[in-house]
Formats: sequence, C-alpha cells, structure tokens
Amino acid sequence: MATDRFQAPDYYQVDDLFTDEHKLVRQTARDWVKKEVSPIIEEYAQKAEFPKKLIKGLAGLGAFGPYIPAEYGGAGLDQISYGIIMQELERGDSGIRSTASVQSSLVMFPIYTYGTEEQRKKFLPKLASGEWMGCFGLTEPNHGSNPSGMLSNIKDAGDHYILNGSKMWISNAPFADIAVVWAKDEAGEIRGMILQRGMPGFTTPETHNKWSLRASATGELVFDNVQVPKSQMLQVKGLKGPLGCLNSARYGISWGAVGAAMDCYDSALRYSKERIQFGKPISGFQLTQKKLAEMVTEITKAQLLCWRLGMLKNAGKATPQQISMAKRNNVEMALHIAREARQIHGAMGITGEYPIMRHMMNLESVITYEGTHEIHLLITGMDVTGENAFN
Ligand code: TGC
Ligand code: FAD
Repeated sequence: MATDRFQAPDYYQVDDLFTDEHKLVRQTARDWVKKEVSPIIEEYAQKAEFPKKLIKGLAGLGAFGPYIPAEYGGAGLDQISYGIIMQELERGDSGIRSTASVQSSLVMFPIYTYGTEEQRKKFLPKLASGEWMGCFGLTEPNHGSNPSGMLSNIKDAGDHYILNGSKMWISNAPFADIAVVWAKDEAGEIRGMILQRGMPGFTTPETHNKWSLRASATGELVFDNVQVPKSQMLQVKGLKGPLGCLNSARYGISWGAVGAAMDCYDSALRYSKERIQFGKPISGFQLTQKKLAEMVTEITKAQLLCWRLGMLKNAGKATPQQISMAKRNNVEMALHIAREARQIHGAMGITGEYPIMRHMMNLESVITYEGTHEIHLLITGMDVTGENAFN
C-alpha cells in the first residue's frame, strides 16, 4: 500500500465537541494505526491472516475494554473515547476493529456485566492485556437473525452442565483462548457460559475463502458433550443477555464505519487532485465534485450522530433502537462512500495500492453482522409504529 497520508475530514468542527482527553485518545490511536496497521494490513488481508502481532499494541492503546473500570484492567474511559478508538481502528481496517469489538463488547462486557466477582477477577485483567483473547458464540448455522431459535443446549449433570451444538461465523474463534457461548437450558432459557480452549469436546475449525474481513479470523465453535463447570456460568437468563452485549458492539460499529468512510473519502479527495485527465485534475469535473461533496456531507452527519449517541450513552440514556439507527445508517453510508471512492480512483481503485476495495469488501460483512441492515430497519420500524414485522 502507498504511504498512509490520511487526514481526517472535520467539516463542522466536531472536534470542538471533544474534550482534551478524547483528542488525546484519538491522536494516540491515529498515530498507532498509521505506524503499526497501515504498513502491514494490505499484506495480511491479501494472505487472509489476522496480524496477531498487533494484539499487544491494541492492548496498550486501551482498545480491549476501553470502558471497563481500571480495577479489572480496563482503560476506564467514557463511551465517546470508546467510539473514537473504534473509529480510528476501522480507519485502518474493519477486521482490526472487529477483534477489538469482540474482545471488549462481546467478551469483557458480558463477563463484567453478568459475571461473578470471581469470574471478573479471573478473566478481565488477562483479556485487557491481550494475554487471553476471546470470542462470542451466538449465531448458528440455521439461526442467524433469529437467535431465539438456537439449538445449542445444556443439560444439568450435577456440578457441571453438558453442552452440545455448534456456532458459525465466529470472529476470533480460531485463536481465541476463551469463548462466551449462549445455549438453551432444559427449561428452554438462553444461558451464557465461559468456555476455555482445551476443554474436551470443544473445537474451533477455521472458516476459509472469505472475500471480506480477510484480516480477521473467523471460525466455528463445535461442542460435543463439553463439560462446563457451573462456576463458568454467567448470571443472566434469556435473549436479553446476548442482545445486551450487542448494544455495546453495535454502538462501536457505528463509530467504526465512520472511520472506514473517512479513509475512503480522504483517499478519493487526494487522488482526484493528483489525477490529471483531459488536461486538468479530475477534481475539477462537476461529476467528481458531486461525489466528494455528498461524501463529506454524509460523513459530517454520521459524525454528529455518533457524538450525540455517545453523549446519550454516557448519560445511560441511549436506547437499543437509537443504537440500531446509528449502526444501520453509518454502515450503509460507509459502503456507499467506498463504492463512490472506488469510482474516483478508476482502475487504481481495485488494487491494494489504495485501501478502498479492502474497506468496501470489509463493509459487506459489517452490514450483515451484529444484526443485518434489514433487521435494524425493522427495529426502527417497530419502535416508531409499535408493530412487530419480524414474523
Ligand atoms: P424479543 O422478543 O424482541 O426480545 C427478547 C428479549 O430481549 C430483550 N431485547 C433486548 N435487550 C437488550 N438489548 C437489546 N437490543 C434487546 N432487544 C431485545 C427484549 O426486551 C426481551 O426481553 P425479555 O426480558 O422480555 O425477555 O426477541 P426476538 O426473538 O423477537 O428478536 C428480536 C431481534 C430480531 C431484534 C433480535 O433477535 C436481533 O437483534 N437479531 C439479530 C441477531 C444479531 O444481531 N446477531 C449478532 C451476532 S454477534 C455478531 O454478529 C458479532 S460480529 C462481531 C465482529 O466481528 O465485530
Ligand atoms: P440470515 O438471518 O439467514 O438472513 C439472510 C437475509 O434474510 C438477510 O438479508 C436478512 O436481513 C434477511 N432476513 C432475515 N430475517 C428477516 C426478517 N424477519 N425480515 C426481513 N428480512 C429478513 N456471529 C456471532 O455470534 N459471533 C461473531 O463473532 C460473528 N462474527 C461474524 C463475522 C463475520 C465476518 C460475519 C459475516 C458474520 C459474523 N457473525 C457472528 C454472524 C452474523 O451475526 C450473522 O451473519 C447475522 O446475524 C445474519 O445472520 P445470517 O448470516 O444467518 O443471515
């Protein structure tokens, strides 16, 4: 990839809304991405491998559990800082943000929120430092958008449960040390539990041949009579357990998507000024300006949406439905910008010289995971009409 010359657009001086701490967090994350992610990410995406060597640096940034209290190893930051970190990581690559999202919101969050004090002390500091990596198993081969139908199940066997079933499309699964897994008990209630690599009957085969999120490892979780000690169970029952974690991850994605969009816009703007056709820079053509003007408008709107949602989250007032709106809007916005930026780069846009095609392909996963574009629309639809159109 060409040298990373990224300059963030800030058309409405959104910077003025951030505290000095937010700006420091952002500068640190931005510098780290430029130094550590940009020079290697294209190579790792091309060879479809997660760059494990970034784990220590991610932990050092506070990207694992940004809002988890310091007493458990987290960075103790607010929700805006958490969002800013996700924005900067996804500016580098959605797969890197994915790894941090899963570790923070889908593994550390449930252990912090639904775990016993013993579980918090045992797992959170090691997850915050990156010594242990985690994954989150909700989706199954036949239950994606409707996790309430899951077939994975546990049976009571005295001091432990016996777990059977499988999960699919699980980020970080191939190398995770622990897995937060959701399965139904004998009463049909969804329960959460912490599995550790090496438990007999627990395997994590890798999923190959992805065209998207290639620098993130994806796999299955297979449970064949796994004995789960009762001390590994989380203290929550029902679908609200896993969905509560998704609120936090979806919020982070709404910021992350802005990062990917900013990178595509910035690259397209620079390219349009440098690329000469018909004797002048292509930035001088009205059709190019339409694309760029619309991009920066949509980015600006999304930046403001994120900031406001973050403030609501800081105040404990953000609803799941508001989070759905931001995730849906911002990911679609980023995908559209990636496609438009690809056009501005002409043929160069399909190469690894520029980050555009990688962002575009990544965003095809981001628009599907953590609730598809359609599911989030139905969540908003139900919120405003009071009518359930899911089934
Ligand atoms: P429904 O009857 O509506 O609700 C069941 C219970 O859950 C509560 N609830 C929520 N609680 C917290 N947060 C939310 N967002 C919640 N949404 C609902 C609800 O109040 C109820 O509680 P209670 O106490 O009455 O039992 O459930 P439903 O079965 O009709 O489903 C609703 C639907 C379709 C919106 C939900 O299933 C859904 O969101 N589906 C999408 C599935 C999804 O997002 N999967 C993501 C898997 S993880 C992933 O993709 C990680 S990618 C990671 C990466 O690499 O970054
Ligand atoms: P389906 O649910 O089969 O949906 C197929 C299509 O039907 C979609 O367009 C959908 O919007 C539409 N549809 C479904 N129901 C309705 C409806 N009621 N009304 C209208 N349209 C509908 N999951 C995890 O648990 N953990 C992870 O770490 C994880 N990581 C992932 C990483 C990647 C790279 C990917 C691609 C996925 C990951 N997922 C993970 C799974 C992801 O959450 C699911 O793919 C997603 O929830 C959608 O499920 P599905 O793929 O089975 O699609």
